[in-house]
Amino acid sequence: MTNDTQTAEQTDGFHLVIDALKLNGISNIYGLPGIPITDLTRMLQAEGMRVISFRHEQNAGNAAAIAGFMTGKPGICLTVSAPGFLNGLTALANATTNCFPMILISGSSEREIVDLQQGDYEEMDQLAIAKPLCKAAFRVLNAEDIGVGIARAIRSAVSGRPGGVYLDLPAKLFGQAMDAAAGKASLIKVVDPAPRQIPAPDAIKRALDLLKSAKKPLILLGKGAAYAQADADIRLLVEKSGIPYLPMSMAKGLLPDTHEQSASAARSFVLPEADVVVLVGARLNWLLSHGKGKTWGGKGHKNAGGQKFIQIDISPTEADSNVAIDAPLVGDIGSCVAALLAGMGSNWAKPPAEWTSAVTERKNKNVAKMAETLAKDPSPMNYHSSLNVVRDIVKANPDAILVNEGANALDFTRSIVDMYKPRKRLDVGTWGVMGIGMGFAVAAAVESGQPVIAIEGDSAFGFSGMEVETICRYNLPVCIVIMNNNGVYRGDEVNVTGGKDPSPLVFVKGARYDMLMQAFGGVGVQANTTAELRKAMEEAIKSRRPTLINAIIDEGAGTESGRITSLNPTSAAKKK
Ligand code: OXT
Ligand code: ADP
Ligand code: MG
Repeated sequence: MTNDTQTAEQTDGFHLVIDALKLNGISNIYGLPGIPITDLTRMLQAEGMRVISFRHEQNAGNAAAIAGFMTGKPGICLTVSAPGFLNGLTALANATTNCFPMILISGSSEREIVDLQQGDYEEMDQLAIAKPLCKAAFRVLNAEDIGVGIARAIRSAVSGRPGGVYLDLPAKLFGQAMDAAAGKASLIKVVDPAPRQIPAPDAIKRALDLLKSAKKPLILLGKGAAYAQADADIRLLVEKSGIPYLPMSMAKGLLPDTHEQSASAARSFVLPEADVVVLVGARLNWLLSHGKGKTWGGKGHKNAGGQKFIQIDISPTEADSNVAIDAPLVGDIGSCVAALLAGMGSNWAKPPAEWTSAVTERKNKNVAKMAETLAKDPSPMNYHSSLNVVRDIVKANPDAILVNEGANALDFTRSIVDMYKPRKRLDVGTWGVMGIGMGFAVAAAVESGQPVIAIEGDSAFGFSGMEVETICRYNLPVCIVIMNNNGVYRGDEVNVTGGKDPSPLVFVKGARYDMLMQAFGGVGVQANTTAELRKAMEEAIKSRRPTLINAIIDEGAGTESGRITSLNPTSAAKKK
């Protein structure tokens, strides 16, 4: 092993990393250059890979994570050492939390100096810091181990429950030379990186027996179901069983939201009423009120705590995490759903009509109420009137990908904008994290080639807004709509002390986010009316030019924390 100049028969760490990634079908890298990976980014590009270079690593990390969700292959984020690594870490932790496969590859400083804490350039024990925040973490010290390191990272990210993986590549590794033939032989093409996990026949029987006994069954589709890419069988399960289904946010579109069995518009009715709930790639976490309490009936409700659960999940320890799971079904969703379908046979009895018609009745009532609100066109615009436009645009462009973050801007979009195809809605996920917007939008455009519509709260946009330059630089078909209500949740809050500082929740009034896009050569439009918004969105989709629409929303239209106001701790002082 030497650092000698490369000869014809030699290769080096740089090229082995590139060759190992290419061998495993990875073609897009999301990152930000600098010591010690600057040359790596150049060489990756020279070797035919697409390198998307961001303005902040958190956004590159979010891009990699959502690329992983969309494709089922690990998304790669490449960063420099210590601060760049730390900037990428939030995205890595978020990917792990959301079960998105990604690999954060960070260059790092010299081990000998870091371990003796002698003050190297960007010194940090990155491996130790990453470990608790991801599914697996590896460091490669020798060029001949690069193949193994990358294979382990890929397998860890996508097998079983997907998640984030950290791969530490110290600066010295890149320049290490070795015999080219031996180098090639050391690389591993990962065979069957996400093996199917077939459910046990007795578990299938238990689940079907329980389902057969149900009078008010409900299917709950989560983002695991979207990730599994078993779209046709999931649809068949819903339709063959005749059971009403409720999609979690990122499972919207797995079946079109307009499907007659969708119970989205009757959510608060079906959760407490259901007697057997089939969870398909959805955890009973806070988003489902942990499977208990008022959302599920609670004290006093005739069905209080009466639900029985069938849970399909690849992670065996997910069952019983919040409430008892009566029929756990451990395996990959594709295999589990296929086995359920086979077990249901050809004459499966549909649920009692009293149940399905009660759901439909409740749903129709809510849909009609919503239609009334959507028909109004107030000035200034509110969430409903502006999102009614977005709803039409998405309906006309069902292949477009919708990215969504904010509080009111998130919650209203989720319930107003119907999705028609799987994996088209990408949002704040399990953590409700702000800052995913532009990273997700970039990756969505790069991975799919389809137009992207990003519906952003003005606060949410601020977390990743500088990436509009990236969107312009790569000329991506992204249309950003800022729901500009001048603040976090609302723009009308005042400093109660009467002091000169503004309330912590408000921004500069009348901010021209559209001009930010213009600064980089994109299209920036201010929309005061629904007609202006519609025209600007239609033009953006048609032209595929980077566009930012500053939609002016009534600054008093939102509520604190959107639909999750109840999660705010209330101070004793405020209560008095
Ligand atoms: O059944 P009922 O009657 O209840 O009605 C329901 C449905 O039946 C009905 N519905 C329909 N009706 C008719 N037709 C149709 N098609 C239909 N579909 C549904 O509508 C209602 C609601 O349905 P839904 O949504 O399904 O049901 P519900 O009860 O809301 O579901 C519960 C939940 C929990 C599943 C759901 O609410 C949910 O998914 N919530 C996610 C919430 C979330 O994640 N929020 C984001 C975090 S908020 C906060 O943390 C923010 N911060 C702090 C911060 C964060 N997050 N991150 C970081 C890094 N730093 C700080 C900040 C700073 S948000 C935020 C910025 C906010 O300001 P912005 O300017 O960005 O945004 P604005 O608020 O717009 O100003
Ligand atoms: P949501 O937020 O939409 O409710 P969650 O992120 O809570 O969804 O749940 C996703 C679940 O899906 C996780 O428990 C994860 O283990 C599971 N999962 C992910 N991919 C698969 C798969 N291919 N097969 C089975 N389960 C999966
Ligand atoms: Mg706002």
